Amino acid sequence: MSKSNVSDLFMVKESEPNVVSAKAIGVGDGGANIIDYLLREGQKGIDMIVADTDDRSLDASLAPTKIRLGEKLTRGRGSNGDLEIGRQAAEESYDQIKEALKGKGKGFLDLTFIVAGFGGGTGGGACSVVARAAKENGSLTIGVCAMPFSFEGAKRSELAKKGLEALRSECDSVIVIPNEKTLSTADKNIGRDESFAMANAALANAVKLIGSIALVDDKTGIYIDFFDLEYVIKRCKGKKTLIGAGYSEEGSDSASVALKAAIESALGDNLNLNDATSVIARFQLNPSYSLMAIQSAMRMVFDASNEDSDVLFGTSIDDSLKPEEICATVIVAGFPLDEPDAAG
Ligand SMILES: Nc1nc2c(ncn2[C@@H]2O[C@H](COP(=O)(O)OP(=O)(O)OP(=O)(O)O)[C@@H](O)[C@H]2O)c(=O)[nH]1
Ligand SMILES: [Mg+2]
Repeated sequence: MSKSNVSDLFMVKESEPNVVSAKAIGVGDGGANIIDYLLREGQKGIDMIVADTDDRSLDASLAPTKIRLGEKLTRGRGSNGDLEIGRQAAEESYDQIKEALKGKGKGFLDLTFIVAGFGGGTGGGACSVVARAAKENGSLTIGVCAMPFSFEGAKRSELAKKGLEALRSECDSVIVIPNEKTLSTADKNIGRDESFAMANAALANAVKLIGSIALVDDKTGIYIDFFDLEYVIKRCKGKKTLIGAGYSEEGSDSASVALKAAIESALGDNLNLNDATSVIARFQLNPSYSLMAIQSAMRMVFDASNEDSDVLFGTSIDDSLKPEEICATVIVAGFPLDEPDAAG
């Protein structure tokens, strides 16, 4: 859609409701912790799985489905930071992984999140094998991964880069959330556990945000759905995908304020909307919210985007919000991988 056609955005689409079968698999300790975070938050509609070489992490996890990776190879003792062990362990358990990730069959659209912290051996080594299994099942695959804090040292950072590269080669899209980035808003004296918890919230939000776009079956608003997501993700394969969220409580321009904050949180200081090839914006709003205010917020995005960008937006009604209260979430995709920013 060209940027001159803002009014086209308000055309109502006619289609059957989506029936999306979504799964999230946490790989390695960090991955399992993020899945547990989502479960504790009561995330619905996404089947949760954990896979690890480490029995302790599997035993501790709340996930209903657990996969012991490379039972023969690692005997449940982890990979000790060895990417090759992580990879081989996943290959050993390949059939089990593929079975656990199987979708619901004909008529369902499949979405798989592959979630991990990179810097160890299991997440970094096994994720690409997990992504391959999901893809063989015909699923859209989205990686959501953390990069190590700087305090974890250079070795972990190197391992993380290798893991990320391997995952990118198998996934339709990978969203990178550097643990460090989540600290930029934190108190200086924050401890290690609290730092991880903050990072987990950011990673869990990425899953929730994309899940909410893919899974929402809300015909009360202007909707975007799995097909829009799939189109954008596939168009931007091999490029960088970023996400962000913003909120505003009051004012006739609260949609613009929330959307601007969401875009700034996604892009950081170094990236420009003009270099993206796709933008998806989604607003959660009160049923009485002014569509003109949404249109004006979207005009800002159209004006800042390049002519060939796909700019899509949707709304979803939330009765619990006050009349001018609004949450905006964005997925901005299509940046070259070598663009400088904090996200890997
Ligand atoms: N956000 C977040 N990151 C984590 C968490 N735990 C670990 N990480 C990150 O993930 C990286 C990899 O650590 P683990 O997940 O423990 O490693 P693993 O994948 O289990 O690999 P091995 O233990 O070496 O087999 C670390 O360097 C951390 O940066 C967590 O709970 N939350
Ligand atoms: Mg581990």
